[in-house]
Amino acid sequence: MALKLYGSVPNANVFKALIAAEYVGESIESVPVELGTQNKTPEFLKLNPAGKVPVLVTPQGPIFESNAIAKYVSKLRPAVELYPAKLQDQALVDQWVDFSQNEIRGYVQEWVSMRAGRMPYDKTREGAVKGKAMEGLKTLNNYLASRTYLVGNKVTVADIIVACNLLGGIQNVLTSGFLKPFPHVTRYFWTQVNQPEFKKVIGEVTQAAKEMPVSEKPAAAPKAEKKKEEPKPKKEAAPAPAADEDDEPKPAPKPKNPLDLLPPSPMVMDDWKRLYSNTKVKDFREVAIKGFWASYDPAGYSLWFCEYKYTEENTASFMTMNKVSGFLQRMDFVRKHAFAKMAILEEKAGGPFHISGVWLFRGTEIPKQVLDESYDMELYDWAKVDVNDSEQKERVNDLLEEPDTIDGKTVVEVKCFK
Ligand SMILES: N[C@@H](CCC(=O)N[C@@H](CS)C(=O)NCC(=O)O)C(=O)O
Repeated sequence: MALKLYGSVPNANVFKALIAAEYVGESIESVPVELGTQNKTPEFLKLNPAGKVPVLVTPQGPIFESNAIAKYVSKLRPAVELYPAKLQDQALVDQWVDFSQNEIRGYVQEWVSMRAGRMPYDKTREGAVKGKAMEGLKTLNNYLASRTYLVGNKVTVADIIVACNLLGGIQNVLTSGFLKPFPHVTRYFWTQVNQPEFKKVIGEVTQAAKEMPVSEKPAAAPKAEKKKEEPKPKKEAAPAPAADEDDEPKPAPKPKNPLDLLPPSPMVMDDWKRLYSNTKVKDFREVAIKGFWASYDPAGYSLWFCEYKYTEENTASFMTMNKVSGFLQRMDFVRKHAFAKMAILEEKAGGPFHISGVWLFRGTEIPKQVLDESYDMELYDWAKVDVNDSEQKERVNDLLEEPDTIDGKTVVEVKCFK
């Protein structure tokens, strides 16, 4: 008999169990619940006397509280170790679950609720909860500086719960600007939500471009408040209806991309990309690399080496590749004006894995919009290529050509951004 999970999606608390089920390969039947009505019926209150979702109905009886449910689902297939086997690791799972719930999510939820009009808006209180959330994020950020996962070297239910606990905040108030001091939290969050098991359940996540505006509607009376569901992750990505009604200035028409306004260059990015893609491997040096340097225009373009700063955290090659793929996906907005090769390199068998890359950008500096919008940039050291230095030029050639070794390290994989 399939387990039944009561609670409509999108809802981060419901997602926790559904994602855990994806990892352990358990099938769960989702039962939508209309909040405000169905969750207050005598039948529902028998499942959860608190009248809240989610509730999981198991053959032995109902369970409520989203974290308890996600842990239960994780333990259904002990061999997967989504809930780890060792006592110490189990305690660490609980530690991060409780920490994210109490020190981050609770505060962020209050912040969102005040802005959404589910609680009276109080600027002083908002400042206090933001400060508290920042303290929690700082602790998490420091811990994640040298780690991909919260516990051990693979995903556990702690990662599912913590990522889901960040989700509503990311969609409403935790803009990339606010999270700038916490690059490891940001990297961690996007790495998790881009895993297939997450994506299947929650789809694409959109980060709030600006802090959710304060709703003009007065906070609902407690009774009506009960009827509202917690911020709905997918819909929250779009402005809430209240936001449309308020006095927030309407966004100005999109300004022209400053890179389109640069003086024309004889080098055409698309021509280079075509040459790169269409040259046969055997002719690569002779045709593509020679063609590249023949057309390279240092007045209209610049080349940059990048090195991932936290090599020691790259203990698995597939995770390192995911990290690079995520970075390149997030650079989509600058695709027209950029080209890159990113190599995953292994100094000794089994890692840790280095990430070394070369980027070609339109303009003589790294574009400001890239520095402003891509948090990944801070995870790398950047150095402008001196094109008059033959060694540096040769390193560019290596990254373009993908030989078996680069910088004396074995090439595991090279990803191209074009
Ligand atoms: N701590 C609970 C929170 C549950 C909760 O607040 N659920 C909300 C939806 S996310 C709900 O059912 N609200 C309806 C109500 O309070 O009437 C958990 O993690 O499961």
